[in-house]
Amino acid sequence: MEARPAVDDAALGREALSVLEANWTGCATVPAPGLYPHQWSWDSAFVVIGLARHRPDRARAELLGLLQGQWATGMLPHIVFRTPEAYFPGPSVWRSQDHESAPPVLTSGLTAPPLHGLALWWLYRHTGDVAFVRRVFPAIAAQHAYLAAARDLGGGGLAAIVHPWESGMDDSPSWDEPLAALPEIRYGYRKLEPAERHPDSDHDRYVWLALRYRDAGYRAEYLRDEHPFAIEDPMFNGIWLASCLAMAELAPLTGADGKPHAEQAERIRHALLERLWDGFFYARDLRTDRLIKVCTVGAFGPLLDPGLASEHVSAAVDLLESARFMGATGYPVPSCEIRAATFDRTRYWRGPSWVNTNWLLRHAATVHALEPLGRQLANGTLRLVRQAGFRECFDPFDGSGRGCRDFSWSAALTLDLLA
Ligand code: 9WN
Repeated sequence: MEARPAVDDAALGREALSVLEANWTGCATVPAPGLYPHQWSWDSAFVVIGLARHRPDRARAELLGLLQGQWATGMLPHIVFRTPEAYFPGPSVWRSQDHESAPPVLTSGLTAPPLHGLALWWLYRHTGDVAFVRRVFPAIAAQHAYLAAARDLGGGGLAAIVHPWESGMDDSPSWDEPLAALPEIRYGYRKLEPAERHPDSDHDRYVWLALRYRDAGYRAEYLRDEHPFAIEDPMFNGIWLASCLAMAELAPLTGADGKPHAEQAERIRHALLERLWDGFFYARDLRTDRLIKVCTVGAFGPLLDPGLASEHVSAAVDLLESARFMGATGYPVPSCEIRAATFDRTRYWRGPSWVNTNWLLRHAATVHALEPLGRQLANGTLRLVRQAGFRECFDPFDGSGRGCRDFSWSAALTLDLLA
């Protein structure tokens, strides 16, 4: 394990700010230099949260930069391209410029976890900037309207993801089964990234799914009737619920009615229990209409809901603290339960710990007034970055860093955890 000289809080905060400074392009913060040279949607939301106290000007610019990529349908794309290519799949794969709803800036055709309502609320909480809320609120309301209108593919009140990339947890074992049900594809695409990422065959399927959706004109009807990958994910929907509640609180500042946002949150709350709960939250595969019985960190997403009933909160927290998750690892929170056959401490969303999911669970602990759990999550996460730096993810047992270095959300959320 790499050793770093001991850093105190002030020095760690300065390091975090300088990583974010270096990753700022003038209109966006790239997730990491080299590997991710564009603007990613939920990464930007985490950057907004982390910069809210320290650089509200930059946090505002980050969110506005991302919203330049919003489609007329309300869809907020998972990537806004800031340089011509240099990333696969880049603009030539998505061909957003051929779509009538797409903005002038080039984007992907998929979306990402809708954390932006919560990020706007966070920014408002730390700045009191009502004018900015007024400016951005309609765009986020449109994003939510898009999810409700075009992504409730199961008809039960949840938004479905139509590609593993939309979950933000692309190689999570939750997607193994639905991906295995797709035809075998051999494009031979390779990504310029560490070999530990995806099994090659799955990556070909990722590209195949994206091309099918693109060739169907990114149409909602195609998604509903034909697209072979459609999943209701508890983390995506838990985040959406939290953003709906944030929008309900912000609405009166803009002269809008908060009630529709609160009602949307209520629909998601019911649907999560109705459709994804079976002693615990699991993702539902809409193409088989079955729950995918793999326990990953994604399953804790509904804990973000302050209205989650106490019996469900207790069940989720018991599991989180048990030897299946952080009870057995030295660090919070493995991305997959460690007893699963698919658990792999070295591979991205198949085992390693991530600062963003730790932060989300820490926020959930705060929401439910679980102070000791919140402290454990915050301190454990700070221990990771103190020891290994702002890495993309971390080995949950020994805390060593994995993936790329100088990763923006690891730096941004460290700033928030230090506050
Ligand atoms: C695909 C940028 C993104 C994050 C995701 C993470 C990874 C991309 C990839 O990097 O996904 O979008 O190349 O695998 O899984 O959460 O938003 O940091």
